[in-house]
Amino acid sequence: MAPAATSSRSHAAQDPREQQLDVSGQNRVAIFDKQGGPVSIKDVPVQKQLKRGEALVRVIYTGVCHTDLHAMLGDWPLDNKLPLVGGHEGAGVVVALGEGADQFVKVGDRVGIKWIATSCLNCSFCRTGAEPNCPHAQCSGFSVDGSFQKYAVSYANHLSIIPDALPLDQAAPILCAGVTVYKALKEAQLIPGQYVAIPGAGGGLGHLAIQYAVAAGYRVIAIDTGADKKQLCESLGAEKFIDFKTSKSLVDDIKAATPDGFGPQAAVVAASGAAAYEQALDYIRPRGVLVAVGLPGNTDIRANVFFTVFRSVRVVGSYVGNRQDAQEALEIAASGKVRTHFKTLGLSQLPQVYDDMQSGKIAGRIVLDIDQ
Ligand code: 8ID
Ligand code: ZN
Repeated sequence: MAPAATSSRSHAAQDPREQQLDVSGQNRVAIFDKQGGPVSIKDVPVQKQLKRGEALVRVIYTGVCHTDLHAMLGDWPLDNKLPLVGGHEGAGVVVALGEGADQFVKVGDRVGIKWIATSCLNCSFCRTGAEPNCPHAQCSGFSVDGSFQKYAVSYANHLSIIPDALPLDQAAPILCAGVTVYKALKEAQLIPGQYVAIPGAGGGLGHLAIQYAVAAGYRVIAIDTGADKKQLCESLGAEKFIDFKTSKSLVDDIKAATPDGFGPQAAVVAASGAAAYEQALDYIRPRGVLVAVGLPGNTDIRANVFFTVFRSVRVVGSYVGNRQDAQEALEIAASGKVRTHFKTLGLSQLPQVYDDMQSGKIAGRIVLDIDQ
C-alpha cells in the first residue's frame, strides 16, 4: 500500500453530513459472526429504542486499530461478544439520546466513541481516574458493538467531545491510538530532554507517540521497519530511526543513539508483535522504565531478577486513558501539535485493511469513511 497522505487541513472544514441529524434509512455495519471472520458489510435496521444513558451516534469516520484485528482473529486471552461490530475510533455526531443522557452530551454534538464505552463512575477505580480498570467497564467493538457502523448505540457518559477545530477524520485515530500513547508517555514520567525509544513507531499508535513525545520536549528514537515508516517517523520529529529487521544489534544501536551511550530513559512499546518486548529491558538505561502498550497475545515480558534490581528498572502496563486523557489528547491534536497521518478508505474495504495491517504494510493509520 502507498504511504498515507497527511491531511493538509488545519481547520475543520465541516463535513456536510455533520448537519444531517435525522435518522434516515438503514444502518450499515461491518460485522463478523465467528473469530477469524469473514467480515461482511450488511444493511440492518437502526436501533432507535435507547435505554437510560445511551446515545445514538451517526458515525462518519472511524479509525482501524490493531486491537480490532486482534479481536477479529481472537488472539487475546479474553472473549469478545459475537456476532461483533468492531471499531473504537469512531467520530460523528449525536442524533438521539436516551433518558438522562443529556447531562453529558446534546443532539448535534461532534463526539468520539473510544475503547472504554462506559464505566460505573462510582467505584474506587473510576473515582480516582482509573476508568479503564473499572470492573464494570464495557469496551466498544469488543464487549459491545463499536464504530464500524453508521448508527452506533453508545453511552453518553464516556463520549468524548471533539473540538471544533479538529476535522472528524483527523480526530478518529486520537480516540484510541492518540489517547493511549499520550497516557503511556505520562506513565513514563519523563522530563524534557530525556530520551524515549518507541518500538512500533511507524504504526497507528507509534506515529502519534512520536508527536506527543516531541510536543512534551522528549527526544525520540523510533524503531520500526521499511523506507515508508522511516520517512514518516523522521518527518514527525524522531531524531533516529532504527530498522529492527536490518539492525545487527538493536541493543547497541539504541544505546548508541543517546549521547552517553547508556540508552533511553524509557521505552514505550507500541508494537503489536511479541519480539518488540524481547530486548527493551536490555536497552533502557539503569533506572529506566519499560511502558507496555502493544498487546501481542500470549506473550510474557521476561525480566531477570538480578538485573532488574542491579539496573533498578521498572515495568508498567498502560491501558488506554480516562475521559480527561482523551479530552486532552484531542485538544492537543486540535492545536495542530499532533496530526494523524492517515489514508481514507471505505468501510467496505475493512477486510483488505486487516490483511494489510497483518502484513505490516500500513504506515500511520487507515481511516474509514462509513458511507463508502
Ligand atoms: O491500551 C493499550 N495498551 C492499547 C490501546 C490500543 C492498541 C494497546 N493497543 C495495542 C494493539 O492491540 C496492538 O497490539 O497496540 C498494538 C499496536 O497497535 P497499532 O498501532 O494499531 O498497530 P499497527 O498500526 O499495526 O502498528 C504496529 C507497528 O509495530 C511494528 C509494525 O511494523 C507496525 O508499524 N512492529 C512489529 I509488528 N514488530 C516490531 C518490532 N519487533 C515493530 N516495531 C519494532 N520492533
Ligand atoms: Zn485501539
